[in-house]
Amino acid sequence: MMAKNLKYQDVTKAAMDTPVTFHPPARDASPAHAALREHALELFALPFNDLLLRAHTTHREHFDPNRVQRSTLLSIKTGGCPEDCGYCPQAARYHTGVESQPLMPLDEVVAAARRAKENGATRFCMGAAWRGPKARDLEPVLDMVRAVKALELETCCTLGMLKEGQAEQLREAGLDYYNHNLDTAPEDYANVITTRDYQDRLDTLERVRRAGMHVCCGGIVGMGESREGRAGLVAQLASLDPQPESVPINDLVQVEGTPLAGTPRLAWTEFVRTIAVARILMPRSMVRLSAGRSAMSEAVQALCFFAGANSIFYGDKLLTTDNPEVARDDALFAELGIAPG
Ligand code: SAM
Ligand code: DTB
Ligand code: SF4
Repeated sequence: MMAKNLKYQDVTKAAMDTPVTFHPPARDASPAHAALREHALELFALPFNDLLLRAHTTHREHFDPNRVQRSTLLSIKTGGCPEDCGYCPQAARYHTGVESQPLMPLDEVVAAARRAKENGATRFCMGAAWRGPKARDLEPVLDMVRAVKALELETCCTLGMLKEGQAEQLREAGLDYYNHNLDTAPEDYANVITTRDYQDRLDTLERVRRAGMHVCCGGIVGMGESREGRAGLVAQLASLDPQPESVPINDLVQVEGTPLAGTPRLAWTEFVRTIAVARILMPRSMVRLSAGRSAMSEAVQALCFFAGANSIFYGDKLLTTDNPEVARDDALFAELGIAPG
């Protein structure tokens, strides 16, 4: 048992002194540097409290721990996607009940962005169920980016793989962030997606960087991967150079009809550990507690904020699935004394 008069600083020191070797982020993007991966795995293996204290201490060094940034998502082109991502309700080949819809008209997008801003979101993220945008798809999306930017919101798009020149067009229209996830560790990737490979993803991320946009890049856990797989994903994200400004960590939302529906649920402790390891290895990135919050207790979400998550998706819907209601999130933030970031 802990001595009664042990000070917080002493406890911090004890946990920080746990013999885990530090390895700086690897310079090569793929595959993640073996030492970084090893380090991630050592962090995962720490006693839960030691890991959380370490993550929280890192978090406090770089961020106000009582602020959480809010982004709102909108699906601007839903369903009918030709890809085979095993988790995704929008892939045309799976029978999930999500119907294919055409690109949303500009006025509807602007109205949704206005509502998001009124609710308190600072970033508006537009998602499309495409393998990647064709030239004729991109023009109307550029108009959307210009219009959302004019509302003084940060802009984000997730449209799939980008071809040469497309990232520059988006940047010129005023896009601040491009979301493109690595999704898994390299070795797990082919178990989940076969219609494009890991290198395709890294290539798109490189194009986004070269165009001068901020990178939003994360992944999904709870897809049946091992702890090594989770460590490999976080290490791979941390080995991107520079590290992504924004790192969404998604807990798989299981949708009936997708190949991954029925996967045993990830223990909540492993989810919190993933957030904590991401915070430690990417100390200056915004770590987003992303999909999966509807199935998560508020206590677990609070632990994620302690472990270093400082961003959420805010709004009653993600792309096609449910997210906690705005009023519920507002009540949780009030309870925790968390202010908008
Ligand atoms: N089609 C584009 C692409 O794949 O890059 C953009 C949209 S896609 C829906 C964006 C990301 O959402 C995926 O990379 C994946 O990480 C996440 N996602 C999709 N379905 C999910 C699910 N059922 N649970 C958790 N995350 C999911
Ligand atoms: C991200 O990492 N998660 C968001 C966003 N980026 C685009 C998407 C989550 C989608 C969850 C399933 C759905 O609602 O369709
Ligand atoms: Fe298509 Fe994106 Fe879903 Fe994959 S994740 S099936 S690319 S919408």
